[in-house]
Amino acid sequence: MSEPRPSGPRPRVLSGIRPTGAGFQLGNYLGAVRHWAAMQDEADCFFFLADLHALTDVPDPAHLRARTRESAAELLAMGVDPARSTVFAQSHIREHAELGWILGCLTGFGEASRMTQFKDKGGSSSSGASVGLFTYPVLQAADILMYQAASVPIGEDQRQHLELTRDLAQRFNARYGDTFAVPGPYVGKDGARIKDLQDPTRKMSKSIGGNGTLWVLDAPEVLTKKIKSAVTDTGREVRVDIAEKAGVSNLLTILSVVTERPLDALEADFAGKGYGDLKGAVAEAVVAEFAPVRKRYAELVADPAELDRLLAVGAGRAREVAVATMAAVRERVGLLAPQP
Ligand code: AQP
Repeated sequence: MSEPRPSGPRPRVLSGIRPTGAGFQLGNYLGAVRHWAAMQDEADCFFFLADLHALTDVPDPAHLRARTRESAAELLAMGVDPARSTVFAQSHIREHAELGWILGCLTGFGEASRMTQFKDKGGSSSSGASVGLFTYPVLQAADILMYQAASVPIGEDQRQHLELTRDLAQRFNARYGDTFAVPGPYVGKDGARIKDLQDPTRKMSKSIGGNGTLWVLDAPEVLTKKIKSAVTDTGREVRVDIAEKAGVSNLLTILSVVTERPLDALEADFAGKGYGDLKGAVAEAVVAEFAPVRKRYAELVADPAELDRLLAVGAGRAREVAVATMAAVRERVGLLAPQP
């Protein structure tokens, strides 16, 4: 049997993002999508809109459908290039759910119970959380293993899920024969965690929204207003101090990542200056970063048929790999092949 392994010199990298909330926020961009855009020449990238994962939030159906298409436009506007990368909607590849089931049968209940993100999202056996939220990491393992990815760009919060993915790949390979590549983490340039501007002790998140969240598509004046009203502290010094100056540290982190200037150089720039100066500089940098994204998004979203076509092209490429993987998986676990 031929192995569904990637070919060509570029390592395969896979990552997904949930089309939840009102759009993508600054953290999604700086923590994920900007890196995706940068790695497209060095890696064979598969990027998907995790609409099946979005269902764990039980979103409004019309909103989810619209957000999935708009999310594709946002990814493209942020620099993901469907000519160089495979961009698709997770639900367009039915094999994800099928592999999720098969891997679920190899996952221990106790093992799944130890996933801290489930607990962080309020999940427990008595909380009314869904089975979908509980088995989310197993579906995530299926997403990754399906494409034989060599590495996966992940944040610190996802490290445990990648460990589960690696364990499941090794378990499957040991039981049924070598089938899956065992993926490693993709180590990006920085793993900056962007915090909410109104509560800088928690991460900026699509599901939180409000004045603490900077949407990629916010108008320049809205971005500026939110940044100018960011929570700081009663001191005056512009320096990084996560414990005492979480708000100022977050603003400095944003400025550092957007302008690609190290934090100590920024601290030197702001010596003798105040929080107003810092906020002004952050607003200017973020507005400049997002202005071309906003413009490109408006062009892309005006042509939904073209977005659907691009997602269909991406799904076509993804399906080729997924079908090959699942043919091997079905045969190895002992499912009787259907007759044509
Ligand atoms: N605040 C953040 N700082 C850095 N990176 C972040 N990411 C999200 N928030 C930050 C990264 O974005 C990618 C996609 O995330 P996702 O949408 O699949 O789920 P998430 O991590 O749960 O993102 P949100 O915005 O917080 O969504 P909701 O509110 O719907 O749960 C991931 O690579 C993540 O690390």
